[in-house]
Amino acid sequence: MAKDLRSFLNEVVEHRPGDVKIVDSAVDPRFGITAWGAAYERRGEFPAFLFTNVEGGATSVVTNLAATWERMALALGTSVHELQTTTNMNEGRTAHPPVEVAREQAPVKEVVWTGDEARLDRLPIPTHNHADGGPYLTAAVGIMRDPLTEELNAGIYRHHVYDARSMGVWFFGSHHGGTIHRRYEQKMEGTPIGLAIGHHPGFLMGAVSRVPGIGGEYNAAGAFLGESVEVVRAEKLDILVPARAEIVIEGVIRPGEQREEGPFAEWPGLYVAGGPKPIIDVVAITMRRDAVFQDIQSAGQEHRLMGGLPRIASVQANVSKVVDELVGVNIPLHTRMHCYVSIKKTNDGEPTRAAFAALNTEPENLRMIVVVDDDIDVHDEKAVSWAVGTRFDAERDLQIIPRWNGPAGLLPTNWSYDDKGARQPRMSSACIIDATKPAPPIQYPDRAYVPQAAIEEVRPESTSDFTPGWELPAVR
Ligand SMILES: Cc1cc2nc3c(=O)[nH]c(=O)nc-3n(C[C@H](O)[C@H](O)[C@H](O)COP(=O)(O)O)c2cc1C
Ligand SMILES: [Mn+2]
Repeated sequence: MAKDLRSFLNEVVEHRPGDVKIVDSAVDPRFGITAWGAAYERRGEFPAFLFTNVEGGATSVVTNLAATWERMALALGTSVHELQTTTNMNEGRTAHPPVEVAREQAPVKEVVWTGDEARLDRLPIPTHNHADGGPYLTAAVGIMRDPLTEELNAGIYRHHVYDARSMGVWFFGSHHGGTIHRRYEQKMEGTPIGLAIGHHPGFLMGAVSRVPGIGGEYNAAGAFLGESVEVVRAEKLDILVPARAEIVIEGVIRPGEQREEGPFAEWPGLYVAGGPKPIIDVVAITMRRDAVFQDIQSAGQEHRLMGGLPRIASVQANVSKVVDELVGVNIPLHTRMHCYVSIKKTNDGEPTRAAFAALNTEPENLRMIVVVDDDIDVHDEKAVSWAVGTRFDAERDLQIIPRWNGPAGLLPTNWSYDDKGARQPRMSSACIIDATKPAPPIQYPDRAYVPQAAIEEVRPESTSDFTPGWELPAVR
């Protein structure tokens, strides 16, 4: 059975019972869906939710499906440890080019809405955070054909739903989506775009991979899935869309026109990147007869994990080229702006070189690199903080790199404010915190521990509880 959203749901239920919560009470798509994610997030829990009764929507909704390392490891057929430490997420995986199937073999063609029927207000599209300008598609993989090379390209882009028939799209600076759109615009033509909603997390990871050159994401998805993605002709556009998606929305970007988009809370947890954006007119919607609309909890852990994971892999690849022994990399999911790198240090220049390699991997968003020794687990916040407390001296070990971030990123530190409160774009700085011990042969103070063999002698079951009236033993 080919992999898709529902094959993954079944896999989660089999391997991680309790990880998918069904909510069958009536839920308002305006804040009701993110409310469940936020309520559990406060308790430090990140189950996936399947909503079967979202008000006004024709389909059920799944959210938070890719919100944990454990489910992502399951999706990619690996362990959490391997997912966090492998230097290349695609390593050892063979390429599987997409295969085209007939529409009879494409579940996404079971229901077809065209003309006046193709209305976005029939779908349960969530509004996520308090000041969002409206409902947003957050898990739609946008597929476009580059008019120059004819390659099919894919990426996740945010879509502000304006009304039943139109929505916005945001292509960030250097992304191929924007390049392709500009090429159609230059000819004053509409840009065809298919939005695939609801698929296996491996498919989504393929779509957000930084594949060099335009296109290649279907192959990257095939590599993550370990099998070819089945694709099918769109109804109204000359593109191929995933046959096993839950829903596909087909649209055309209006040439030469823009509309104010946003506000929308991005992954830093902030309202950034609003402004005039291209407009998509919907031309068709197709789906499975029991389709599930997939949502990503925007500005939540799911959003940061999906964006952070491919970057962790890229930082690993780049840092391992400049140090003798890279031990671990973490971009902590609660910020996604910092990066912890642990190395087995052999000379005192390595931490700086490691930090620059990490910064250069993602100069737009990473702006603080903490380098630690190999005895520090980069996934343990307390351990990293302990290393900064005991091995870092600000005067010697802090390096500030001025004019590092361009104003194009998503960080508000890339703005300054004049005395009237007006925003001006500016360059912001980055810093390196070297929390490593001096390199050998220097003898740095030893970290204390109780010997493991002694700890193993402890038998908690042999204790009894202290009770009132208990007599202290006499001196022997
Ligand atoms: C949940 C999520 C939301 C994203 N939203 C956007 C977005 O609104 N605009 C954008 O340009 N990139 C967004 N991205 C990043 C792109 O999908 C990603 O960088 C992709 O590789 C871009 O592909 P492209 O260069 O082929 O266009 C998002 C990524 C994730 C995981
Ligand atoms: Mn691309």
